[in-house]
Amino acid sequence: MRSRALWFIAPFVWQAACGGPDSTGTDGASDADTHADADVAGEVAEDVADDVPPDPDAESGAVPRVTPTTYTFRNASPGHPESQAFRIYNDFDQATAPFQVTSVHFEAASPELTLDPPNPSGTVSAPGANESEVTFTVTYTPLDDTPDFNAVIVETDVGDPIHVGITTLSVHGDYTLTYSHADHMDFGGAAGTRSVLVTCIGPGPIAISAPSIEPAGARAAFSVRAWAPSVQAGTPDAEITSWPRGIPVGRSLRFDVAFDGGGDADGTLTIPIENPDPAPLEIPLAR
Ligand SMILES: [Ca+2]
Repeated sequence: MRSRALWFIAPFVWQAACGGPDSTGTDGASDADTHADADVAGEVAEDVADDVPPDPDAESGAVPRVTPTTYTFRNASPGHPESQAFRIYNDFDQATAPFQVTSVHFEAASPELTLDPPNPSGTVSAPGANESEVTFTVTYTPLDDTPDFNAVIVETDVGDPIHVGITTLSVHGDYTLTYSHADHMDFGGAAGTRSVLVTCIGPGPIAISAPSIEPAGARAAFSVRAWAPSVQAGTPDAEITSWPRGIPVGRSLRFDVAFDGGGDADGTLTIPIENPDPAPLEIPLAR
C-alpha cells in the first residue's frame, strides 16, 4: 500500500525532454590528423573539417543519416499513444550524391508500434540540391505493462542498414491529490462545488478511466465533471468526456463534484486509476 500525500501542492510542470541529439557519428573521431589536410584544397585548412570524421559510405557520395538516432517513448500509456517523427537525410558536410530509401521497417513486428506511412521510401537529394528528404512517424500504443525494445531499420541503396533504437518506459507513475477545501468533500449541508486535482508525479504516466458517483442512490444529489486544466494562459480548461485518459508526468486532471444541497445518501467519488494499480481511487462525499 503506497501512501499518498493528500496536501501535496504540485508547483512544477515537468515534461520529459524527448528525442536524442542529432549525432553525426563517433566512429573514427580521433583520427582528425590523418584526413584533415588531405581533404582540404588550398592553403587554408578549416578547423571545422577536424570535427567531421570520414564515413565509409562517403565513397559512394551519399551519406544517409536518420534523426533522431534513437528514441525513448516516455509518455505513452494504455489508451494514450505517443508519436515521434523521424527524418532521413543526407549528411550536410560529407554527402555529394543522392540516395534511395528502399525500405523502412521495425526490427521485430509489433502491434504496439506502427509506421506512418506504412512503407516509407523515396529519394533523398544531395545537400544543396532540391533538399528532398524522407520522413516517417512512429506511434507507440502500449497494450500492456511490458516495456518494448525494438528498432527501426532504414535500408538504402548505399551502405549498411541504419539501426534506430526504440525503447519505451513502462514505468508508471504515482499521483498526489490536492483539494479545493480543507475539509475535502464534506459539504456541510450546503450546495456547492468542490474540486480535487489528481497530479501525476511520475516517474511514468498514469491512466484514468471514467469517474463515477457511487452508489447510484447518491447520484440524485452529487454529480462529477472532469477537466484538463489549461497549461497556457488565455486557454480555457478542457472538459474530459472520453476515457481512458493518460496523464503525463507533471500534468493533472481536475474533478469537480457538485452537490445540490439535498438528497438522502452520502456517496463516494470513484476514479479508476488504470496503473500502477487497477484499484480505484475512492473519495468520500458527505452531504
Ligand atoms: Ca508492451
